[in-house]
Amino acid sequence: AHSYTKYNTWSEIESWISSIASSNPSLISKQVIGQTYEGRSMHLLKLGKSSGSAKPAVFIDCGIHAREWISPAFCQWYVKEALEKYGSDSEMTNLLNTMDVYVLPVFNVDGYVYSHTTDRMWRKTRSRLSGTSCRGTDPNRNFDAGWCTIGASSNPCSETFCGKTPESEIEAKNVADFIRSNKSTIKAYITVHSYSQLLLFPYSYSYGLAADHSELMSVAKGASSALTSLYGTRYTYGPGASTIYPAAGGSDDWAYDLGVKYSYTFELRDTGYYGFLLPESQIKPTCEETMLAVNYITSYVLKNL
Ligand code: 0X9
Ligand code: ZN
Ligand code: ZN
Repeated sequence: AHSYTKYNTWSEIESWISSIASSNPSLISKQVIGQTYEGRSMHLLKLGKSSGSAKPAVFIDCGIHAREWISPAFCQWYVKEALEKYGSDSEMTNLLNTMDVYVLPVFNVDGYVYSHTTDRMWRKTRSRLSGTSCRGTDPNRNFDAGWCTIGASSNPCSETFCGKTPESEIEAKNVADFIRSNKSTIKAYITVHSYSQLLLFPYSYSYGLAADHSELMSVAKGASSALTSLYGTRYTYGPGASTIYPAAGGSDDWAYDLGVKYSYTFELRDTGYYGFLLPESQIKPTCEETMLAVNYITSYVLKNL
């Protein structure tokens, strides 16, 4: 059965998506943005009070990398908290009255399933390529942002294989198509990974500073200190290239260059003791502290619309 404090399987998450959307029709709607390589549906939730006109929006995705199980757990937690807090907490109420929040609970569904059934440490998609028996592309090297120029590999057997072409992965194309189609309303892009306790922003494909560097840095600083305030968890923040490593083809850099100014990558707990195998007992504290950082960013965006 589904639980917010467990690592749910894809089938549990898929049932949860249906039931949460049908139980809260005035605050949530769902849509399918496309199918995965293996034919699974990519479900997207839209949270927000419907108003007559188009609302500015935030886009949050989880589970780009299959083995980072805390990430989809966070997206589920976010939806739960948004529903719980709407109407009682003024920050969440204002957010959902003024903006829409799109939540993609699992981006790399095929990889997520494979990490449950066959290989717990799987990272990539599950697509096939002729001429090799190695499967999968790194979806966070497959976006059209300095594609395959640095920190990515053209070897299909590599964990950071950039793919045959930008957006060769149907999952990356589906997300990119959705964001391009809603480019005029999407004001912030937040992508959730693990692990390392970092809050990153563009650029990762270059050491050059983003045009909005100072503002992105100050929002990251505020978000990190909000996160730390709950349990003392320390986060490092800064541009991807200099804070973690240079790596091209990421969704954050791509969204930023498309014009989504507030583009952030979270690397959740921990710093390596458990790594990707973060115990389920840490789901709740990790999600609670991360909520504070995400709420800080969305509140900042709302204030600066
Ligand atoms: O390498 C990645 O894709 C991310 N780290 S992870 O350990 N979750 O794989 C960091 C992504 C930072 N952003 C870009 N490289 N664009
Ligand atoms: Zn279960
Ligand atoms: Zn990742």
